Amino acid sequence: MSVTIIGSYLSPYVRKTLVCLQIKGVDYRIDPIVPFFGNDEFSRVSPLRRIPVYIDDRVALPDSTVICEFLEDRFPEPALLPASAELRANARWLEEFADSRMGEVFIWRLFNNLVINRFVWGQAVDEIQLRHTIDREIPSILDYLEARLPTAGYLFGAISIADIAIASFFRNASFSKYEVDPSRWPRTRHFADHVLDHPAFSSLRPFEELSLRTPIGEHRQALLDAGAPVTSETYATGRPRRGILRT
Ligand SMILES: N[C@@H](CCC(=O)N[C@@H](CS)C(=O)NCC(=O)O)C(=O)O
Repeated sequence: MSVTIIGSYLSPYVRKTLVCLQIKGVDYRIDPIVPFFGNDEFSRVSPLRRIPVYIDDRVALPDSTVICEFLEDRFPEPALLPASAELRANARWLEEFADSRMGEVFIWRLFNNLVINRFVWGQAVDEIQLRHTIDREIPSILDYLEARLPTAGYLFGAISIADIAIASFFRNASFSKYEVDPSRWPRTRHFADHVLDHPAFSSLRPFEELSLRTPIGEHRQALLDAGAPVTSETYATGRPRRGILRT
């Protein structure tokens, strides 16, 4: 089975998917397109024009949660959900909290404001929104997590989809130079560092750092040169288009 992932190494939702693939031992090739740069064919496989998209011989799935659930069904071992119905539900809720609220704040408010708006749309940073995000929105997320995360290790014993989803957003926070204050949120800081140290995350780091420092139009070639498993075909186009959903 040949698996293609469409999406940039800089996206937390792509990272979540790549980490699940790696833990499940599934080989893939990646078409490293930055959001907003998909062509017409991309709209066909991703009607919401979002990344990641997973494509194999039988399915095309345009959402990280759907992809990871599919991987769990298709390759049950090692499991990325705990055993009992209650713990599975908890894990799914924390994944949803990460994807929706952490996504809204760490991606739409912080990363897009500092990186995407500047480099894709040529807009200035919205300083008022940035202050509100740093002073109010992020602390309320960290307070919520601090009350739920373990003092050591993963949430449910072995690494799960909840650990992966939450940690993926902390990686994007660090791209925006936001570091969790360990004196105010010690569990959260320790948890993020611990999960991001897992080999499935750390093996992606060189490709993430390369993508961060390379102009968007040169990502594909730079990643190929660095040995990333890049596809031969691409769904990218040279001109960005505004997305369909706002958050
Ligand atoms: N629910 C989706 C969210 C994916 C998502 O928002 N991806 C961002 C990149 S980090 C994107 O494609 N943004 C472009 C847009 O929203 O138009 C998932 O879990 O895959």
